[in-house]
Amino acid sequence: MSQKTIFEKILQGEIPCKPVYEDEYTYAFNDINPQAPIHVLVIPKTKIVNVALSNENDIEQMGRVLYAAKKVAELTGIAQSGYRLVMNNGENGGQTVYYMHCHVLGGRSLAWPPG
Ligand code: DGP
Repeated sequence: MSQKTIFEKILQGEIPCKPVYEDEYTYAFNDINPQAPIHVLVIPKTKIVNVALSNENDIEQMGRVLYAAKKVAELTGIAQSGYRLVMNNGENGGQTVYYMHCHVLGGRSLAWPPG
């Protein structure tokens, strides 16, 4: 069995964490190393490693993650001014935690392209 990621430990309550948003399918919490005034991570409650390793059974869960990101933007007050959703995928994509997560970034003007 592969080792638990930090996000599984958060989901299972092994690491204390206050959710920004939660529903039946998703859990959202503040990033430990925020890159913007608002930086929240949204994860599915059922594990998916990343987009590359997803399959058709994950389609609804992935949609739920995106919809939860919209809810997070509304709850944190960045929906009107705009925000960025990021899903780092694999080594070159900068993924460091191998449990699918969507970064919700906002509260300032964000540069493009990313580095
Ligand atoms: P990524 O590089 O896309 O895999 O992003 C992983 C993010 O997870 C990174 O922005 C930092 C965040 N992170 C790592 N460990 C923890 C933790 O223990 N708690 C919280 N809240 N965030 C974490």
